[in-house]
Amino acid sequence: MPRPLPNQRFAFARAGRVGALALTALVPLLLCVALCYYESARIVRREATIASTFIVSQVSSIIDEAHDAAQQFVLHVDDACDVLMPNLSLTAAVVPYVRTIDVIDEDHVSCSSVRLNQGMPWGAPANGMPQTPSGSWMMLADSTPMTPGRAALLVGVRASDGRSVVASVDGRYLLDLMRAAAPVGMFRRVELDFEGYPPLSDTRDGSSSDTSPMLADVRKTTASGAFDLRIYGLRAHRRAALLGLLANYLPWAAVLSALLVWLVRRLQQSRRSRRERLLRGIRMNEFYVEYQPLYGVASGRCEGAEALMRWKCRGVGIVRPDVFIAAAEDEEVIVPLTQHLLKLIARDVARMKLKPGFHLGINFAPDHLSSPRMMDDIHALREALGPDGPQIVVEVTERSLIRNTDQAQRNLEQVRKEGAEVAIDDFGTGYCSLSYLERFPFDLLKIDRGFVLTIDSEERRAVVLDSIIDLAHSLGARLVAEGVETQTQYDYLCGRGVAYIQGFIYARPMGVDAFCQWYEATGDKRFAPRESKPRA
Ligand code: G
Ligand code: G
Ligand code: MN
Repeated sequence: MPRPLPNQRFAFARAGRVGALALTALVPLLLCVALCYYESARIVRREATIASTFIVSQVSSIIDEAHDAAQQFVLHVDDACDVLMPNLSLTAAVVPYVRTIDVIDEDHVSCSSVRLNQGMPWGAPANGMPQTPSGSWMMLADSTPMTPGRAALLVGVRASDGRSVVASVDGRYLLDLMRAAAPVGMFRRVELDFEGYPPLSDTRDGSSSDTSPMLADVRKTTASGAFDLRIYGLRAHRRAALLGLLANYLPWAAVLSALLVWLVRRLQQSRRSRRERLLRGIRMNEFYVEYQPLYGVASGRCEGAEALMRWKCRGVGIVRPDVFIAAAEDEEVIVPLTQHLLKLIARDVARMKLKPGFHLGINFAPDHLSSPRMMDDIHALREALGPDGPQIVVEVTERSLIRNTDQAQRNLEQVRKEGAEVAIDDFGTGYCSLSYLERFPFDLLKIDRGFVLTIDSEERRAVVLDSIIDLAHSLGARLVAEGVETQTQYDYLCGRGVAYIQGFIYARPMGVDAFCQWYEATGDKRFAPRESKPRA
């Protein structure tokens, strides 16, 4: 896949930054809404559970009282009604919730707590009711002979000879209880269901559709049978609970979200400002070049130099090159920075009076090497240097070859075709894959200072260094030894056919003025190695 161009990459990066900010802002808000939504459902369900628990326990104790009241008369159904009735009346008056107590014989009232009811037809035969094993039963009637036009709960107990004692509870009590425990604004419908009968239901909002969720469904078994209580939710109440929670918590989530956005933004800015500092450094001309001479072992004189970039950042001071070059690579400004460096080099070289064939090493970063613009930049440099300019040596690290692209290979081939040279820098410090040595064309290998340091004064063989030297010879490449500081190292390397020595033992990197002076005075002189002196 082709790598996107830098301005395209910049647009991606910008979109990425905006996206990250949007995400940072949204996550706490969405999380808060989701939690409030979940919490409002929980609250509504809890309300329904509390209401249903209360209603069920009250209804079941009403049933038990009615059952106990009826039970008292089971053994007295044979008594004459004149004798029985005052007792029935008294009990019906005293027991809470119970309206009447009647003795039913087959299908008529044989004796009632209410004088008017004596002998009334009772509808269905009471002994046909579905009964519990103990002979108790209950039924919900929407109207009774005793309380016409009004729902009633009848709780009966079987007595001898097909007779029953029935206590009736006014449905109003039950409805009032449901209404009190489950207030109108909270639930849409409360339903008390006695098996086999249409439920006693308290619907509060006829307008809303019947899709309200069931919040509670409790079944209770009593001595007289079982019943169910169901509570259906009211959407408006759920919405109100949600809005209440949001009003409480959303402002905090918004504060958190603002705080996070601020933090992320600061992080982005500090990264951005690193990029801007580099670009400003270019504009303000804060970069300059130092040149470190290379000693040619065969000719015995200076045969080249490596251009090394330096940065004196305003307000910060000298920034180490490994630091700002890594930053420039991260921030994708290494290409403009190197283009700037090439201009500085062209300006400096014009003052240098270099001998023909002088090698000028210039470091190119991986991004630049795999960019199609590299050749244009090199052409521009050569044009600026003129026909008698120095021999350009493109220094690339192993790192940039490993990561490499076809474009890098094409660039290197083109560089050599046009008469410049290619050096592999910091050789031996990269990955241990040597396959790229065959694939990529190069002229020079620069042995990293780390290997030069393995030479010790006892003249023992530096094994890895030796094999690198052998490898370079067999590939037909010339060798540059970097970081040579001692005479021992110098002698060892010269003795093994290293072509160039770069290091403090010969010369340190110098600014353009110092280099011009040095080159005029020393460049042509045969070099007599002494241990490197500390920097003046
Ligand atoms: O000499 P000095 O300590 O500055 O070198 C530090 C590192 O910075 C070396 O690895 C060198 O290759 C790298 N470096 C110096 N100048 C440049 C440059 O212009 N471009 C790139 N890509 N690297 C450079
Ligand atoms: O691009 P390259 O990694 O080749 O850069 C060479 C680096 O090595 C520069 O940072 C330069 O200052 C440094 N250097 C050059 N000669 C010596 C030396 O003799 N000793 C030490 N310690 N560093 C050196
Ligand atoms: Mn280098």
